[in-house]
Amino acid sequence: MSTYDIAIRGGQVATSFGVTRCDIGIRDGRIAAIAESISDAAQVIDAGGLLVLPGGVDSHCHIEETSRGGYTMSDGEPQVTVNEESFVTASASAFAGGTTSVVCFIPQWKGFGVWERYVDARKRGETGMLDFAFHQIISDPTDTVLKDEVPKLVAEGVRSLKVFLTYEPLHLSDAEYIKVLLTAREHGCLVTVHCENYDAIGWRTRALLDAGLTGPKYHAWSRPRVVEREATHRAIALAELVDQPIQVFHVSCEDAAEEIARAQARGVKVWGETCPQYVTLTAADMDRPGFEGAKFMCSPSPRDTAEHARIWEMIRRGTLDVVSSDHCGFSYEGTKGKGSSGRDASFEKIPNGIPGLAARLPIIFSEGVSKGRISIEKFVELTSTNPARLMGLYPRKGAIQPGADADLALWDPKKKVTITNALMQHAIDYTPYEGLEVTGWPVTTIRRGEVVMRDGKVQAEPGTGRFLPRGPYDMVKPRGITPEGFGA
Ligand code: DUC
Ligand code: ZN
Ligand code: ZN
Repeated sequence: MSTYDIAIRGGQVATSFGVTRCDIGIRDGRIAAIAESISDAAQVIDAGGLLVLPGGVDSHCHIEETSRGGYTMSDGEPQVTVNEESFVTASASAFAGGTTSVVCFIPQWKGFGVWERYVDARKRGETGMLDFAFHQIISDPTDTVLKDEVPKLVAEGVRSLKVFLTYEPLHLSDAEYIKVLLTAREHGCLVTVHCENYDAIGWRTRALLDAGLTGPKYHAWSRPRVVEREATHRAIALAELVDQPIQVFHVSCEDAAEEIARAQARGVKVWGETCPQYVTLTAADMDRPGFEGAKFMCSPSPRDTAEHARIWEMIRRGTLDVVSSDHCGFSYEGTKGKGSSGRDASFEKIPNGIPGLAARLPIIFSEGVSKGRISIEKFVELTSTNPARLMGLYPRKGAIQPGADADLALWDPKKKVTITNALMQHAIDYTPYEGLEVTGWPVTTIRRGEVVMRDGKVQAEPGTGRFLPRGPYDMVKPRGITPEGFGA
């Protein structure tokens, strides 16, 4: 009988603190040893010429969410799932791109509680292959939800509450947001925030429509940088007032990132996330002929190439320390997706969101490491270690060390690939990154010691994904500092 189930031999093992040539021994789904040489294993995987990375942790993915309104700004008809992506298809896509765990969302339908949605989301998650944790969306912060249901969710291991400061029918008023912050503080949760100003976008949207400016490109005009900056400032200020740690989701521009940097300099516990779309896509993509622009529509809106450089700078400075996908795909064809209100629908009726689970790591590696913008260590930190830390999943996830789950991506740093939709292996019929050339690609993905993707072929059994309960953790403890020393 061998000491290890698997030995990964001869690779360059890359973590957030260095790159070293060594072997990894895996036993019972976990990393059992790291040494110069490990040979006593039932199976040997040759990683010569490859980087061995911790499996990607994508802490912002919309998968199989059920909705009564969708992501358009107008009230929609009740519907079951928001799009075609299931936990099975999303798992395949994640493994194809080197990601092994996600934090996705439990919806809340306005007028309803959250417990039933949790039970349903948990069942859905368990049909897939990916390991998963949850953020609970709060769109209707009633006393029953905050006082009775949230404590039950926390006991189950759901440790983050997600709020939207815009979007019909999800957005919260400032008073409601403060109630959520206080609840999170009481129960040791992180609050994650979509920062855009609801009333400002509503006003701009009506003005654009009145002027007959309705095509997809006007989505970007309806929500310029200032609406993101204002909401980011407000989200942070109110979190500071309450002394509650928050993560600002999908930062698209320097203006918003500067608000985070200023607060971090004051010692406020605020973290900033960005996404691959904010270093690759631009608002001009939404100006493609006909309805094509809808394929690039997400919120906040992609900006311009000068902004990409500023986002990289904010990443290098550490202001933005997590890169997630905000995977939220809607097919281009068919009745459920981008064209669900017709090909001539005005921009505010087109579902927001783009798919990105599989593309996230290759894009950030290629644009970041291969182009010399960031180190390999920084890449690992942004895409695996930091999201695991901030979500309370570290060191079970996001680490290569004895005791950690054996989640690994064997990465060919020289492999050149042109992104196509088929390579993404999701249920969505397009990728906004079609034709993008990247250098660096995952050749093998291992989840808890099992090879789940080899040379693009996903080989995992549906139903093997595990829920990741999150216990209390230090990063989200309040600082104990409130304005004038008064805290509620
Ligand atoms: N923006 C979000 O905030 N969520 C889903 C998709 C999107 O574009
Ligand atoms: Zn959002
Ligand atoms: Zn999102």
